[in-house]
Amino acid sequence: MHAKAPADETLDLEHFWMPFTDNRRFKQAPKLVVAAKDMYYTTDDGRQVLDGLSTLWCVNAGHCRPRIVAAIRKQAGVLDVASSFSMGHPLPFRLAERIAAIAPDDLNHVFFANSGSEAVDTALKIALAYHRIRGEATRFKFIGRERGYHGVNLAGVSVSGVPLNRKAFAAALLPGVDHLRHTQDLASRAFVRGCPETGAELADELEQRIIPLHGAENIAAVIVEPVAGAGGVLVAPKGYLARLREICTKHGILLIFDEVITGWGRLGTPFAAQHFGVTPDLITFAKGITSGSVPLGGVIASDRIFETFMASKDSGVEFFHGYTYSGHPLACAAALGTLDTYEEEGLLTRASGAIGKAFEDGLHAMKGLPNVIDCRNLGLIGAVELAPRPGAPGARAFEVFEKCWAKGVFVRPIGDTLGMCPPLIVEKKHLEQMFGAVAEVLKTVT
Ligand code: PXG
Repeated sequence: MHAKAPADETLDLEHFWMPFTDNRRFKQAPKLVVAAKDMYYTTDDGRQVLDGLSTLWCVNAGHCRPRIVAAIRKQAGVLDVASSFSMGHPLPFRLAERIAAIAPDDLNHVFFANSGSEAVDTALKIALAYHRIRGEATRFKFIGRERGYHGVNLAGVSVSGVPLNRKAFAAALLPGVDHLRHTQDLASRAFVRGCPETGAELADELEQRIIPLHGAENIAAVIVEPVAGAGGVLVAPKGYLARLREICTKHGILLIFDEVITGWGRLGTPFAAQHFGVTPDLITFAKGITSGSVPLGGVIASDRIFETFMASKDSGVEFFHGYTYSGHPLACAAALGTLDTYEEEGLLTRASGAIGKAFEDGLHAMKGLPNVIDCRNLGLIGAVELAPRPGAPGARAFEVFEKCWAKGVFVRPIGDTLGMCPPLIVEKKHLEQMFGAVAEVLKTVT
């Protein structure tokens, strides 16, 4: 039934139900990779494909890096698994100490999960429990943002603002959630390099509409991505996050930065919080912590939040939450190997230098190509937005994605936006290859 059979004819594609994929379409023309090194995938038919999206915004150190591979190999033969429920092993302690040293200000306490989705649900539960311990149990509402993406678990989808991700599950989403407006405005802010100068006032909606409507005493937390990723790469306007911080502090609302994509050097600082000079109460992370090599996510909490739990007058377990694999040895070993790589190669700040500028220049050179209606970027994350084909939203960008793949470059279609987010080891020649392929393809796609 396959229009293009996999190179390995023994491979049966029927039984793996692929995530976020048009399964029927994929199986007609499968795109399979069998190996990867540094910036490139090798496909099953032996071609090299440049990984222009760090796979799914996660391979920040590049693929199969020696320190990471060695750390995983070594750990697998020494301590394969251990629980962190009322027993422990050294690795998550070591890793949490390293993360606390990299994280901003007083964000010093790390709760481990296995993915970004679990990190988000963990952060939301920390917020609820924190207020309850402090005697403010009425604070149960969450505020997300339109076009926000916070993973796929039910709480995360509830605060997310991507309509298609919510549609089938509407009946089961959390009550008591509202959303800020998103920050995109093509009429006034198209083709802006870096952070838009205008738009900070959009944060005032929190104080002008949302707090009066719901009551500050009922709101637990606001959760936003400093740069929205899967919602189409929307960069926070200058001053916007600082304004959110100010309003949250004034009203006793916790501020959560979902840094699953922006964490680990994507913007040229370890976390976006440092780039923007705004410290949230909780940071969620995943992806880049292991350069994608082993699933790992988590939440970094402030001293104030952690100490509130530790000072709880109820004795015993302070937080009834955790995963079988919270602090899994293999994931922690991979993360430690990744942090070593970041440190040795200066990767957590590399995007703030010449390569970030070259990325910005290359991306904005797409202006003027057919159907391009916006280019936006910060650090080593960017997007080119295309006008949708009348009556066929997403079709144009999907065609660009397929044609780029055929030319040996992977960029991701998000609706009619093409996301680009190369590994932080990217060199100018890779940028030239990536933007060159996208530009060539754009000239052929009507
Ligand atoms: N928060 C943010 C900000 C994310 O980008 C998650 C949470 C969830 O992480 P996990 O590890 O549970 O997938 C993400 C994940 C896309 C795409 O279409 C984006 C993500 C995942 C898969 C696809 O661009 N982001």
